[in-house]
Amino acid sequence: MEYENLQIEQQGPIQIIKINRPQSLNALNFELLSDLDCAFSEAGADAQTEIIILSGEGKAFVAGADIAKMAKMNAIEGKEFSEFGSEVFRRIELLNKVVIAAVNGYALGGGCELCMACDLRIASVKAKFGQPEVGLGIIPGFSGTQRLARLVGVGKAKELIYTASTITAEEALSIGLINEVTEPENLMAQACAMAEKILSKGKIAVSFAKEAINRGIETDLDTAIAMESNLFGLCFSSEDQKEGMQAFLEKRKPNWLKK
Ligand code: CO8
Repeated sequence: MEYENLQIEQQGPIQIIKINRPQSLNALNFELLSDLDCAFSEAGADAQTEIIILSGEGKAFVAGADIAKMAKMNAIEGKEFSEFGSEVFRRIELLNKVVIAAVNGYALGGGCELCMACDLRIASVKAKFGQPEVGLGIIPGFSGTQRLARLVGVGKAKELIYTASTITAEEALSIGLINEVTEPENLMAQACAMAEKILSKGKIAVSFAKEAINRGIETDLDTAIAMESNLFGLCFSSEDQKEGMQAFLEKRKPNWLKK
């Protein structure tokens, strides 16, 4: 399907989704959020796609929610916009496939929140991160107060959100907000290399690991550990487990079954 605000490119099992509204620094409005929702839902259902890389066109990944649109909202509309964005991001977070954010530039406000909903974040040295909302008289509304605190800890999240500070990719790396920093010209290659490394592992195992981490972090430790044991046990019903262990014993690389 074609999208007004997205460019989609297929590279074998890797699908690259590029946000393409550069005239507004890829600011998120209802239409763009809807496009993202549909595109991720399609990618989740697409048998060819195993990993998704999300990036932005131009000098921004996403410079936040659309301030021109938000300026005219009333309380009900603000709540609805916040709920819709959070639902879309949650569906991305829980997608049955790994999502890597290749952060090419500004990831501010809703942009920082969007990349936090992805599994992994690789950033160009030109990228900038922050939650500038309190400077606009609002708070992060696409689940940023929750995901930032979970990723970097409550103290650092409070500092970044209360001061609305913008930080560099190197600083984001040092606080654990992102996984890697690279030169701009290497960004997509690095993201693809990360994707290829994951693709070389057992697909079912990776998706179970994602589920265990995502669901486990939201519950108490005993429930989370029990869930891990269930998913661990379930791995033994897959051909991947048999092939992965057999390959180790035979000192060769696994030949994962293609579904
Ligand atoms: N919304 C709308 N338009 C934007 C946004 C935005 N977030 N960011 C940039 N633009 C537009 C600019 O208005 C400008 O448009 P025009 O050319 O028509 O004047 C164009 O993009 C280019 O931007 P700049 O000229 O400002 O580019 P600079 O390189 O000078 O500056 C910055 C880049 C520093 C990124 C600057 O554009 C900026 O500060 N942008 C706003 C960043 C921000 O505050 N983001 C947070 C927004 S709030 C948010 O995301 C809340 C999320 C939760 C919502 C909950 C629901 C209610």
